[in-house]
Amino acid sequence: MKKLLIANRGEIALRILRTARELGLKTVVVHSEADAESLPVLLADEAICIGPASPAQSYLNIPNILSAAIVSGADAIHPGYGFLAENAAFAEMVRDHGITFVGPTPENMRLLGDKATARRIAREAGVPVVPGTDELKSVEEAKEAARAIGYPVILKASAGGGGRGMRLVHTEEDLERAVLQAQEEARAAFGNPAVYIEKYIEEPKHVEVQVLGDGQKVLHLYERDCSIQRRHQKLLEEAPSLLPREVRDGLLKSAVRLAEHVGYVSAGTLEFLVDREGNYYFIEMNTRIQVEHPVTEMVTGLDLIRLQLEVAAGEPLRMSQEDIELKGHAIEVRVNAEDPDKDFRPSIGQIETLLWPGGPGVRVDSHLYQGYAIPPHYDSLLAKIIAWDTDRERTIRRLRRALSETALEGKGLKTTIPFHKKVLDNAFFRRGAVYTNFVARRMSG
Ligand code: MV4
Repeated sequence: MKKLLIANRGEIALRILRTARELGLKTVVVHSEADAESLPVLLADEAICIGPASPAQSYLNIPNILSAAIVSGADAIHPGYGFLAENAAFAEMVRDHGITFVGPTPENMRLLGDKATARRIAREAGVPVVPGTDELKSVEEAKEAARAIGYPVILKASAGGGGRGMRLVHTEEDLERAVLQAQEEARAAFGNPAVYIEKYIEEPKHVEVQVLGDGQKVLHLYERDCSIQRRHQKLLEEAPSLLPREVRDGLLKSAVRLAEHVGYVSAGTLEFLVDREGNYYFIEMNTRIQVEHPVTEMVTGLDLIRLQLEVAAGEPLRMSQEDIELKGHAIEVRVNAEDPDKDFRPSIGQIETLLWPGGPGVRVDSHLYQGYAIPPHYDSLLAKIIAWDTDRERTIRRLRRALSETALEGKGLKTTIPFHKKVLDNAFFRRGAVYTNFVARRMSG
């Protein structure tokens, strides 16, 4: 691998660029007209404009991205996260053009991208899933299943994921209409009306396992707790989770078993719910590198993008599971251009004052610079501030100190930093009483 094309923008484009340069790769960054002055564009060896600001005409524009790769002579493409990262057709076209796709195989994506199929494969692999059904064939089947598992139940779209296409149902009277509406919504949103049912797990912890495969073997890089989220947008993530040792061990073993079962290649994340009794259930798999991968890097000392590039270059994973040590505790906060006092509605502005924190065990992943104008066309993530220390208590204190010295201001610009300060000060958070209802229950009002 000599020249890597980065088919993404913002902080993840910069993150990939940094590791690629350390490996001596030439870097090509594709960008929209709106990102012409972005930091990744300024730092890359080559930059190719692939279209106007709108994602459909740029970062989702497969012909233009492939053309940029061919014109620049790139022999590999890293998709980052979001956009085309989990698009099997794109991964296949890249491979068909003799270019290396840095990520899982199209087969991995097709199998695990469908949530009902992923559930079935998990069951086959002996991995615990939430009591529920495969894709529903009739409302009658839904009624029988819901009676068997008990209300409340949750309807999920097979082609959904990340909380999209989910619908909670409390009684049988509501079920028929809910199934028909969920199928309609899924058809409209994903072009696939298939839905399935699961028992609704009340107030779970949301814990995900990082895995890495080379097609022969799969290693886990421990787990992350991402329960602090709002409307399925993660806001704060930490590693390791606060689960008892035996629950964590079960979860990690299950994740490796499922990823091995499908011959998984590259980095991936298996999402689980853990109920109050410590039962864990696989719910879905993300076939991409994730926003929150830095907390895993901080507690393992590994560079996940480098490992992805090495696997993509055909190098077998030399590490054994025993080589991967978990050390200390890491917490990441997502700094979004959103106003927490106005229901997290998007905020834009030009960066006038920018002072990032530093000191031992503090990391900032951000593409911002003084004078940068935040484009309104993309997601609101401005930066991730991550702290590591030898235990959770110390990490909370260090991250809180880091946020207190952070200055990020601009005309009219609001960010989620004040919200994160409150979370880190919150007694329930400090005690680890963190469940998916934390924001609604502990941070509202
Ligand atoms: C669930 C659940 C409870 N019971 N499934 C699926 C997508 C993922 N991002 C969140 N998902 C959930 N699936 C069952 N059977 C709870 C969640 C969930 C959640 C649901 C509603 C509102 C916020 C949530 C935050 C984390 C997890």
